[in-house]
Amino acid sequence: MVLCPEETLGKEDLRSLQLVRLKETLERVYHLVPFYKKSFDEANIHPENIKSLEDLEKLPFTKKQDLRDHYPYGLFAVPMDQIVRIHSSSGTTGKPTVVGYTAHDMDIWTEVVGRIFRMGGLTSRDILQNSTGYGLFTGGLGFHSAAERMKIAVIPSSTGFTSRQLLLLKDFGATAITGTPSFALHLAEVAKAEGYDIKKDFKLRTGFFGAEPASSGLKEEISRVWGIDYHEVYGLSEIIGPGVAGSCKHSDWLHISEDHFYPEIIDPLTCKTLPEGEKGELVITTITKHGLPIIRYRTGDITRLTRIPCKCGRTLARIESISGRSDDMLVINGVNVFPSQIEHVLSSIGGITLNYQIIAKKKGHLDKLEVDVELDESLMCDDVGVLEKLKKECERSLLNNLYINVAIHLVAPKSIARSEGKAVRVIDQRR
Ligand code: DLL
Repeated sequence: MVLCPEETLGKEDLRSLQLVRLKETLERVYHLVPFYKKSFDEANIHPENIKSLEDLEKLPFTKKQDLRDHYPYGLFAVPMDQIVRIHSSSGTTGKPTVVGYTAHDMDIWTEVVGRIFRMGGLTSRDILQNSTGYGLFTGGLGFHSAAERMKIAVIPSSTGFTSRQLLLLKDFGATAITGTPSFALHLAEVAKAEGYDIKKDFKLRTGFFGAEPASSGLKEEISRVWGIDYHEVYGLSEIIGPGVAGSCKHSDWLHISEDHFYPEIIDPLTCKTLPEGEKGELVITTITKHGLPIIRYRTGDITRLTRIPCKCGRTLARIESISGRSDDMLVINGVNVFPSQIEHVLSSIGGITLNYQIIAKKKGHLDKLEVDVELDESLMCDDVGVLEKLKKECERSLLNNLYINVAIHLVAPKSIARSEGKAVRVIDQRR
C-alpha cells in the first residue's frame, strides 16, 4: 500500500504535474530570490521560456557554493516569519550551509519520509528507534517528524552511546530502526560482545539506513545479522534532508519522489544531460518547496536513473545506490567533510604547516579519520608536553568546527611525500 496517489501516477499524468509545479517554482524563485533573477537574466532565459520539462536543461545550475555565498538566508524565498525550522551543515571555510522550511515544506518532508516508512510496512503499531543524529543535521529530526506524523511511536535515541542504544532496543521493544549503515553493524557487533542474543532479545523487523554509501554486501550483512529488511534512504539537506529517495521491498534501487524533486543525470565534466540509464551526477530541482526552492542543484552524487516499472507498483523513477562523488567530499560516519574544511581549520593553528595528509580508515565497522600534519621547523622540539598540547588543540578545533573526531599525528617537517602534480591530500583506505 503506497502512502500517496502521486507514487503510482501514469507517466503522462506525472509529467504534467511536474511541469505545472516546475513552472510555478520558476515564477516563484525568479520574483522572490534575487540570486535566481540575476542568474536567469544572465543566461537570458526566463520562466515563460520553460515550456517543457526538457527545457529545464537551459537553466543554470545551483551549487553548494551559491548557498555559502548567500549565507545564511540569502536564497530563502519567503520572509523569516514563515520559516518554522532551520538546519545546517558545516561549511568549507567556516560558513555553514543553512536550509529553512516553511510549514508547507515540513508537510512535504514528513510525506516523503513517510513514503519510505510505508515501503518498510510501518504503521502506528510500530515503535521506531531513531538512532540517527539529532541537532542541526537533518537526519534525526527529519525521521522524527515523519514518524510522529504517521503516528509511529518514536524513540529519539540519536546516534552513539552504543550500550544504552542496545538497552533501549531490548527494553522498549523497537520494531524498526534508523541509522547509518556503519552504525548498524557496529551496534550488532557490540550486541554480540555484550552477550545479547540478537534474534531473541530484540523485536526489530525492519531498518532504514542512509546518509553514507553502503555496498550491497554491507546491506546484506546488516540484514542478516539483525534479521531485518534493509531499506536504503537517500537525501541531502539542500533538497530537504532524508527522504529524497528510498528503496522498497522489491529492488535495491531507490524510488525518488520526483513529484517533489525533479531529477536529471548529467556528465559532471561536460555538464550535458545524459540519457536514461547512463551513470553521471544527480542534479535535482525542487518543484514544490517554498522556503528554499532550489533549481538544478548539483548534488555531487554519482548514480543512474531508470523508469523501468518496479514490481511494487510505484511509477516513480528509481536511482541506483550512490556509487561515488564528483568532488572530493568524504562522508565520515554520515558526516560530510571536504578536505578544504580540514585545511581551513588547520590554517588557524600555529606551530604546524599546511603539508598534511588525510587518511580515512575503518575501525571495526565505523569510519575513522586521521590527519598527518607536518610540524613547522621553528617548532621542532622534543618536549612531549608541548607536542601533546598542540595535537589536542588541532583535534579540539576540528571537532568544534566540523563535528568530527579526527586523530592528529604530528610528523617531522618534510616527511610527507611531495607529489609533482596535484598533492595527494586524501588516502581513502575504506574500500
Ligand atoms: O545525509 C541526509 C540523510 C540523513 C540521508 C539520513 C539519509 C539518512 P547531508 O548531511 O546534507 O544530508 O548529506 C548529504 O550525504 O549528498 C550524499 O553524498 C550522502 N548520502 C546521503 N544519503 C546517502 C545514501 C543527509 N543513501 C550527502 N548513500 C549526499 C550514499 C548518501 N550517500
